[in-house]
Amino acid sequence: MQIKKFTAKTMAEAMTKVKQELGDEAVILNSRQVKTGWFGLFASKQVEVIAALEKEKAVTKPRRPDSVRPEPTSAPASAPTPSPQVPSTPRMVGGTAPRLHSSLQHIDALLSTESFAEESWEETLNELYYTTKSVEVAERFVYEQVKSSFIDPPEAKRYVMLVGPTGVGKTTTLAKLAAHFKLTEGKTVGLITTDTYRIAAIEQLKTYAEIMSIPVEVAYDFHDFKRAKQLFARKDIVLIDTAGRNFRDPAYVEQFHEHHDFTETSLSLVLSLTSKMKDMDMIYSQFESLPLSSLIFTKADETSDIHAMYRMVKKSDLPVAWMTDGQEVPDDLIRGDAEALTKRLFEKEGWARWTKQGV
Ligand SMILES: Nc1nc2c(ncn2[C@@H]2O[C@H](COP(=O)(O)OP(=O)(O)OP(=O)(O)O)[C@@H](O)[C@H]2O)c(=O)[nH]1
Ligand SMILES: [Mg+2]
Repeated sequence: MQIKKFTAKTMAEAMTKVKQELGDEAVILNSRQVKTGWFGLFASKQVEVIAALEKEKAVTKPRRPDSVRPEPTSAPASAPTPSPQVPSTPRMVGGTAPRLHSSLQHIDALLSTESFAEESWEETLNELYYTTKSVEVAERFVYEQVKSSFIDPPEAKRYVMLVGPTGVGKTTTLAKLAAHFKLTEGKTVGLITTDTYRIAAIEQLKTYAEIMSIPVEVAYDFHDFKRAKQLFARKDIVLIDTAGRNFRDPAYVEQFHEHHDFTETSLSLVLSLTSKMKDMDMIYSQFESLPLSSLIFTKADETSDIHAMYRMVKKSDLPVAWMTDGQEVPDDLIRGDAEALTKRLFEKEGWARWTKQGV
């Protein structure tokens, strides 16, 4: 990635410069107002823009002499001194030590986690840091990268069906959704459960439904399922609870396809953030052949490490419809828009946690 700093009198002028030098594909990483002049004399406001371009797309190969180049071997004099409390968890690449400038150790620590193993942002981050001398700009870059991987979830379709392994929180989340659609969105809601393995599972859903005065139908077979759908023909939204084990059986899934049109269904895979990464991968592979439209992450409150969510989103290319962070129905439910999820990820992991502890 090629990164350059542009200064101009106005934003429009700066953008023209960016366009001329880097072309239409350039991405603006940061912009701010700066003052020039000495001690207020002849001071004028200028706009400073940091723009970047993927290397292979660069339109002007030889850099102008005034462009800022990284000095890989020596740190700039104005670079902030690293905190002594910075945890030393440098990622080892082929046995070598940290790849990021010492002021960016907290970012290095985050990137060292399994969820970010696929990313190779080091060169860009170092270049960005040498260009701007700003830790904040580097942090912003990571924030924006994460945010851009979250797609805002589409509107729920008429049928919302939750699938996923046992105990991840499907029924609890469905009850939260029922409350959300009824109370917040003012929709009419019906509930169908196809999880008939345990009496307790049916009772659990019925209890929630009763509290919220929402009708619930139990479907023991596809005939019941069809009947339940007919009963709810006038409802705005129909929420369907399932048993994880059914959806691992290809014959059952095939039968389900025969009896239900998935094009009018928001089918969400529910994953618990408390699961190990390997298990999450395995669960995903068991469900990925279904026409999934989104992911739902539960139990964000039970772990300090929610960035597994980032990796699963990258892996699946699916939006996150919802995230849940507690057992309270209907409160502990967060809509999965990109800004909310990214904020949450960084609040929780927080740069504070990764490094600036005690600074
Ligand atoms: N801490 C926490 N617990 C949750 C959350 N969501 C669900 N739970 C709890 O997880 C447990 C299992 O939830 P269920 O909703 O029964 O899970 P399920 O996927 O329907 O389980 P099965 O029907 O057995 O497959 C319950 O004790 C819930 O209260 C959450 O966001 N945070
Ligand atoms: Mg359940």
